[in-house]
Order: sequence, then C-alpha cells, then structure tokens
Amino acid sequence: MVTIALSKGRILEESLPLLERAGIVPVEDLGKTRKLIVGTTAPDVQVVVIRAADVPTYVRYGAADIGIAGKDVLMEDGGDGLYELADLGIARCRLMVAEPRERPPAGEGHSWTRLRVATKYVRIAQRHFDAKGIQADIVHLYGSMELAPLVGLADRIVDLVSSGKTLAANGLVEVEHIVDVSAWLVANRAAVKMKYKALRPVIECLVGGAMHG
Ligand code: PRT
Ligand code: MG
Repeated sequence: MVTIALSKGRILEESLPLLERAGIVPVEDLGKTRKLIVGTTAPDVQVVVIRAADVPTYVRYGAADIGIAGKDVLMEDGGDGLYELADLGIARCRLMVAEPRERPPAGEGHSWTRLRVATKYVRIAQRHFDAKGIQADIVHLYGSMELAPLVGLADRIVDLVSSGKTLAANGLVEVEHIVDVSAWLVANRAAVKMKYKALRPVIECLVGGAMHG
C-alpha cells in the first residue's frame, strides 16, 4: 500500500489534477467526505487528508510514504528526515513581511521598543530578522495575521501573499520578500528505499505531470 498525505484547501485543489494524470482518483469527494483515509482508483494507493502543517510529520514518521506540502510549511518544519523530491509548481505564492501603509502617528498606539512581528511562521521569521541583525519579538498566531497590526498586536506580519488582495483590504503593504513558495512532493526516506517499486511510478507520474502541466 502506498499512502499519500494531502492537505485540504488550495493545495488539494491543485493536487487533484496531478494525481488524476497519474491515474490516482480518490473514490470519494475529498472536499466533502468526513473520512480521513480515502481509497483511490489506483490499486494499493490511498490518500490521507490532514492539516497542511501536519504533512511533514506524517511523512517523517512513515505514516504516509509521500506527501504534498508548501515550501513555507517545509521551511518552518525544518524538513529533517524528509526527501524533498520535486517542486510541483502548484499553489504558488510568496512569503512576505508586510506593515500598515500608514504608520500610526507618534505617541499613539504601542509603547514597546523592539519590533513586534505577528506570524504563523515563527522559525522563518526569527531567522529572517536575525540575519538582518534586527531584534524582533515574534508573536505566534495560527491565522488572520493581517489583523494583528490593525489592533496594535504587532508592527509587522510575516505571511503568504498571492493576489495581494487581503493585504490591500486591510491597509497593509509588502515591505520585504522572504521567499517564493510553491508546493513540493516530499517522501519518507525509508519508504523510498523499501517501497521503491510501488512508489516509483507514482512519483514519476506526479513529477512528470507537474512538468508538463
Ligand atoms: O487550514 P489550515 O489551518 O490547516 O492551513 P492553511 O489555512 O494554511 O491551509 P490552506 O488550505 O490555506 O493551504 C495552505 C498552503 O497553501 C500554504 O502552506 C501555501 O503553501 C499555499 N498557499 C498558496 C497559500 C496561499 N497561496 C495564500 N494566499 N496559503 C495561504 N494563503 C493565504 C495567506 O495566508 C493570506 O491570508 O491567503 C491570503 C492571501 O491571499 P491573497 O490572494 O489575498 O494575497
Ligand atoms: Mg485553511
């Protein structure tokens, strides 16, 4: 059995056509089903549908043999014990530092001295500001980072941007580019050795489909 870890949301939407080209079609609508393990039309291939940030963990421990995860998630995770096999070129966006278009007038708002940065990407943000020699206090949030500067929780945010509409709608502007992001195919190291025969066609089709899509 080959198990593929996928996450709901935009990565799933863009992964399904790649899987389909590899002859792997889930037997249930992954957007609707409440099942977390779903068989596919390919013999001995199943998918597990999990939180985006959990994909590296499932693959690292071999609970899934391969998975599809954003480069943002892989960088934040550290990627130890995983093979990053190929950039699938899907779910593209960029990881940015953003701040309010208009800074609050002096005297108003916060009184802290160090830069405060709200993000879900604590490790990436810390590394980014360390590398620039800027002392930053990182505030860990799980979502809606764009809100933080509007309510005085942080001066800046580190978040993903694709169209830029969310930033604009909240009066924020991009001030630094950290890294371009897309989804990657990752694999468990032991599985690549032990299950090579079963995994090879799946991996080749997914990578081939991504290159020719
Ligand atoms: O749902 P869960 O909490 O488990 O995770 P999640 O919400 O992070 O998952 P999901 O489905 O959003 O997928 C996340 C993955 O998709 C990320 O890890 C990226 O690799 C990829 N991706 C690509 C994006 C975006 N583009 C993106 N634009 N993930 C999130 N966004 C968000 C961004 O955080 C911001 O809030 O969309 C908003 C900005 O979009 P624009 O178009 O307004 O700029
Ligand atoms: Mg989500």
